[in-house]
Amino acid sequence: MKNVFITRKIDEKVISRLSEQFNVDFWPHEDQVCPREELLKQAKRCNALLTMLSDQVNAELLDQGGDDLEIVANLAVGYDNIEVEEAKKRGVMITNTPDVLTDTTADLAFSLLMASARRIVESDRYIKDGNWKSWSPYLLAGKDIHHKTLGIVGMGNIGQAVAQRAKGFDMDILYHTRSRKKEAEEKYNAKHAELDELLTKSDFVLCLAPLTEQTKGMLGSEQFKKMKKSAILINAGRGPVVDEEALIEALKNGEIAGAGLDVFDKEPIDKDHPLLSLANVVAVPHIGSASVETRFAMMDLCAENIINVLSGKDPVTPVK
Ligand code: 8YV
Repeated sequence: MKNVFITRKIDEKVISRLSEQFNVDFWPHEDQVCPREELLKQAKRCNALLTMLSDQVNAELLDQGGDDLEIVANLAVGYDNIEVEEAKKRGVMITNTPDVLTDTTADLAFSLLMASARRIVESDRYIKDGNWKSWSPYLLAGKDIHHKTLGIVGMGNIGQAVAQRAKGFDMDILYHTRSRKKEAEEKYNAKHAELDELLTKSDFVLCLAPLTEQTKGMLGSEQFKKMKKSAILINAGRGPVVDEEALIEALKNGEIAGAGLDVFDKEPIDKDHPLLSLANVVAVPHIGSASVETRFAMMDLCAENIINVLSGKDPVTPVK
């Protein structure tokens, strides 16, 4: 029997599905990343690894795998934790989990936008702290969402699913991405814009760009200065695409009005991090795809990819 290692305890149905055909082992602690030494040890004895974003799949790990390691199935659509070229050189298949998480992640991105614009978290704290003594006209007044301009940086599947939601709010949509998306232009009346134009015109800037050498730090102090003072930045892609130091400055100096963040430079973010002390920041712990239904679908897709590859078939969602 071939060996499979999963770096976290995942849904038992998915473990059972894999166990019908393979010896399956997993790191049993749900709240603790699998230690590096354990992962290296498992890579040496396994034919398949089911990994999370927090696992670094690099040359060192792939070398441990030797000729036996056939597939690394990453439980995420992003794969910036994986050195894909190194895997290719060694003939190791890499798979990810696109599509199944598109709507769930778009829901969260739009929720962050709404929570930031309408000050939902501040309002919750206000009422629970017993501060609601009387009505006043501007009490916790936020910003309208409807009929405003949303600028989407990174218009892949998730960006387009957010555009669909934004259309229901009669928003004008600008987008900036490497290649034009004609279909989105037709469906959501989205207009392609250079980054500077998008930043200048948008009331909400949503960052969904993947993390690459080119996108690292692409939203920094120069870019925040171009944004409207009333604008809100939402980041539901990857933390390092936004220069966090510059974001803190922009939020403190009133260069932008607020931020809704699902992702951070270093995750988990420290509770004393200066970003978290700002009232105009809504922060959630990288939960974009975290609905029970979607996480199951992602796990099951990883299992399917592993079953296919270990039985000599093509995976459903290879990283090319
Ligand atoms: C991850 C994500 O799935 O899919 C991605 O790229 O960022 C999330 O949906 C999550 O962090 C688990 O690894």
